[in-house]
Amino acid sequence: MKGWIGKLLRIDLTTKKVKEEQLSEQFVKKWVGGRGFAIKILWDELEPGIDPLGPKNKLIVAVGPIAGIPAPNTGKTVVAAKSPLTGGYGDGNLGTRLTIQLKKAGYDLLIIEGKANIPTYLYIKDDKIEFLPANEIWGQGSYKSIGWLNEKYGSSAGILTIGQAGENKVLYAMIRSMEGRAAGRPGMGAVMGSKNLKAIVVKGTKEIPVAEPEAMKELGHSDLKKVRKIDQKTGWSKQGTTGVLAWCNEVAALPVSNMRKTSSKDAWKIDGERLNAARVATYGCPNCSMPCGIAILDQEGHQSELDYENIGMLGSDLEIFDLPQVASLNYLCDDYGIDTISAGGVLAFYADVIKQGVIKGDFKFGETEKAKELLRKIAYREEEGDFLAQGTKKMAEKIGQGSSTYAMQVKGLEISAYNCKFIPGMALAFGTSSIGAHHKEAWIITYEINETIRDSYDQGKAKKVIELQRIRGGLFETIVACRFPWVELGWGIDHYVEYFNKITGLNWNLNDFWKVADRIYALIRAFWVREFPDWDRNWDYPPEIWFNPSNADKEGIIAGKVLDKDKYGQLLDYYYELRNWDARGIPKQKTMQELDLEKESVELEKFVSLK
Ligand code: PTT
Ligand code: SF4
Repeated sequence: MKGWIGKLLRIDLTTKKVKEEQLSEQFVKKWVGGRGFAIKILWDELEPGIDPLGPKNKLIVAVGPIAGIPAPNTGKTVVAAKSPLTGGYGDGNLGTRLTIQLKKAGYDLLIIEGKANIPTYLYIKDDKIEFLPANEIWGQGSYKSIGWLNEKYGSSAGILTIGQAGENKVLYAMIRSMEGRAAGRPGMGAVMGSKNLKAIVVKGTKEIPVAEPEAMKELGHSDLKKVRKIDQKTGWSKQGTTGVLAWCNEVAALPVSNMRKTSSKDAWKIDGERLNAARVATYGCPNCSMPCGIAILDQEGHQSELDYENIGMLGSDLEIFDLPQVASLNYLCDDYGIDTISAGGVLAFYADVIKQGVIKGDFKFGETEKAKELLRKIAYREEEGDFLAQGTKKMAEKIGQGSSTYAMQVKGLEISAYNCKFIPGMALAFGTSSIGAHHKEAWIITYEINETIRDSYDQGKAKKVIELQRIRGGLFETIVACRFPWVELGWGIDHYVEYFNKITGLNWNLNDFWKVADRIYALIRAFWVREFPDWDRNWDYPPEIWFNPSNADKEGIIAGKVLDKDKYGQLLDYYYELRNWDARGIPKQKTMQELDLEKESVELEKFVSLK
């Protein structure tokens, strides 16, 4: 087997037993890597209905066949588990040195089970695995923890850690790796914390097996150089992801005031141009030739990396139009290890329910100092922070009084920074994303606004959502590489197929990847349905307020307009039809069989009847 190592490491924190297991050629070809490995293992090994914060949940850390190879942007790793925020499948993807180190240590993935009896960190050096007490870093933020581990194990060590939010099981706690890198929006950090696992450190010394090593080396290095050249010709090197902020404001898609508004006259104060002017450092992932992390100084003088999502959710959505202030909130989220998108969504919802007079509280839009204090309380689950640590869906269920209408989430995950009150295709992308309302799988918004009629619910939009889900949620999350060279610089998808073939010695084409992607989407959906057997299509709808005419913008380019619920329903029907899922959004038996998921369909049938 080339490309893959063909081995996983199973680590039981309760018994401190470790076991190497072989991955068969059939398994790796069927699931490829990253998210593919994760969903198959979670489906096979998790008992339905388990407590995601209990010892029976498993944390998967998985790389893919092209991970760690010197080629554009191959320093990424997938982390996955049953999500404590949503109760469904959860994952995230982060840039980390662990990608390279894990493969060099001789593993494609880690399965972490059980719960340590004391705060622990793992040190994996090739075949040697140590369970070490984490008392020196338990209770510390992620910056200090990473610094301490780096000092002990050197700066090339692969490190994943959590901050206080993960330790205290904040339901949207993230896993951190290096400067500016974080992943696992649906509470992957809380899963680590629930296992008393503070960090994972990996160092490897072995060769990564590659089918055509010389050809791959040459191709990889020359492509890294080419990507760097294209980058310099685009706005990317100046503004990174934040270039999209001014555009979102212009096209009425910016989250402002808990997504009540879609633009602001003050947006220019926090846009990519201002950010670039304030830049003090640039951060990036390993093996990246187009680093996108723009760091500026926050109010306290820390370097803080701001991406678009962070500014949209901690800035405009909270009515904070000052970059150092936004950077301070972002720094705290990074240090505590809290997802910035959910944190922004939760604080905005909190300010909104207080403003509506639905609950009493001391927090208004625009109050940066109070937002900082609330983030601290969330991370430590103190006072109202304990309530806010549950995310908007559970908060709204407890508050009642119709507040779930404007809790901006889908399936329990807060919506990322695209306000789709009048963008049907992107609303469908949020509705059908496999972890809840995340933009990573079908970022159709620029295509939809620039190249289609915004008002239309044309079936082509559903088709495009699936095309993007196959590429982004399927291919990139299984070979495990950063998608930005393809999204932002127009680097052809065929390059990745070529790397894959040169590394594995196989001869795949895009259709082979689409089949894997469709299989993964079907099994992820099956996972959700098994957890929630009363499943119906309402799980795939965005918040009710996006359909409510009273929420329409009063002025501007989409004045008076909101989404049409019947037409959204028709678009969703067409999406299901294309996927061969039934009208409830459940894969049909025949579909599962065609995707080589016979065994899984028999298991699913125990929970719901399949059409
Ligand atoms: C990602 C989500 C995003 S998506 C952002 S900004 W983005 C937020 N970043 C956070 C952060 O930072 N700190 C924090 N405490 N919380 C944060 N929450 C938010 O998390 C990230 C980049 C980005 S920046 C994006 S889009 C792309 N995402 C990729 C992906 O998902 N897959 C893939 N194959 N390639 C990708 N490339 C890009 O990576 P989640 P990172 Mg992150 C500080 O993982 O859970 O999906 O959440 O990975 O290494 O930080 O790089 O405008
Ligand atoms: Fe990481 Fe950004 Fe480079 Fe992608 S483009 S690998 S997210 S630094």
